Amino acid sequence: MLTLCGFGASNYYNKVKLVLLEKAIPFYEELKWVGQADLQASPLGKIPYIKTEEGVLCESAVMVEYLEQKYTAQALMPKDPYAAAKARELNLFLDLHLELVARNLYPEAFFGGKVSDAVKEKVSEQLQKNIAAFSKLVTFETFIGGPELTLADCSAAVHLPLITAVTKTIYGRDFLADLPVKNYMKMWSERPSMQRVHADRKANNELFLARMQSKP
Ligand SMILES: N[C@@H](CCC(=O)N[C@@H](CS)C(=O)NCC(=O)O)C(=O)O
Repeated sequence: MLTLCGFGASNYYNKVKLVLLEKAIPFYEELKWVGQADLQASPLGKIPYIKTEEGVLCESAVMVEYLEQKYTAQALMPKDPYAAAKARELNLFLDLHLELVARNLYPEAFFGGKVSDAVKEKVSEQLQKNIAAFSKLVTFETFIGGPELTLADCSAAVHLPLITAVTKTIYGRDFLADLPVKNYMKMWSERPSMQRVHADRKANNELFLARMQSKP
């Protein structure tokens, strides 16, 4: 059986977990904090990674594509190559142009650190530009790219709330306010996959905070 390694407060961990749950793939979870990753599996030490019967895999985008190809029931990618490419396009925007940019603000938004004004200014510019571009690619009817749930939704569901939280905290304004993210997340909150991810994240967050406080 597959093992998902990482921790439930991580958005990338939860992206893969949503895919596993939506596709009804049985899996174990192994708690690994940052700094505890098996470097054979994840040479950059990043969370998550998975252990499969065939070997280990890191990078969430790669893991979810593997799961989609290996477990064909409950498809999360369109069969049509162009439609599948459009879903991948959204996935890439979410990981690379939104989350990775907003990540520069996490030290101050979530971890009690400080981010310089120069970084805040640069990130604000980049995020506004990237969100405007992203807005041209999404439909939110019913899902992020159209009527079918795809892998891109499993990224959107974990990344968009973070972008909202971080921009509200750092800039006092939700940079995603013009998009129907609230309704979209309400739709997600009714899915059993998200209900499990949400409950597990809450429990893991407490451990995460306790761990942070116990560190000097
Ligand atoms: N591109 C990676 C990003 C994963 C990532 O950044 N994970 C964070 C936890 S949410 C992490 O491991 N950070 C520690 C580090 O980058 O050293 C993926 O998609 O899996």
